[in-house]
Amino acid sequence: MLFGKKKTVKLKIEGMHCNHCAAKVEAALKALGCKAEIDVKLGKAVVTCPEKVTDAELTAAVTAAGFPAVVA
Ligand SMILES: [Cu+2]
Repeated sequence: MLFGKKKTVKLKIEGMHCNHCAAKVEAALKALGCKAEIDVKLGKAVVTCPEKVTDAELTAAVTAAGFPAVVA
């Protein structure tokens, strides 16, 4: 299942101020097996992750890291 289907999800993320914040968000997403391109200024991220990861899991993980997130 390592190479299962991927999906792309856009997130809107509040509270990011610098690259350190982005790194925390990235780490939270990486723990779910996702890759993220994060735009700190715009408060957005484009996340590529396994299809089995639900949108709710994504937003919950980022929110738990301290940055309230919703699917954009
Ligand atoms: Cu920061």
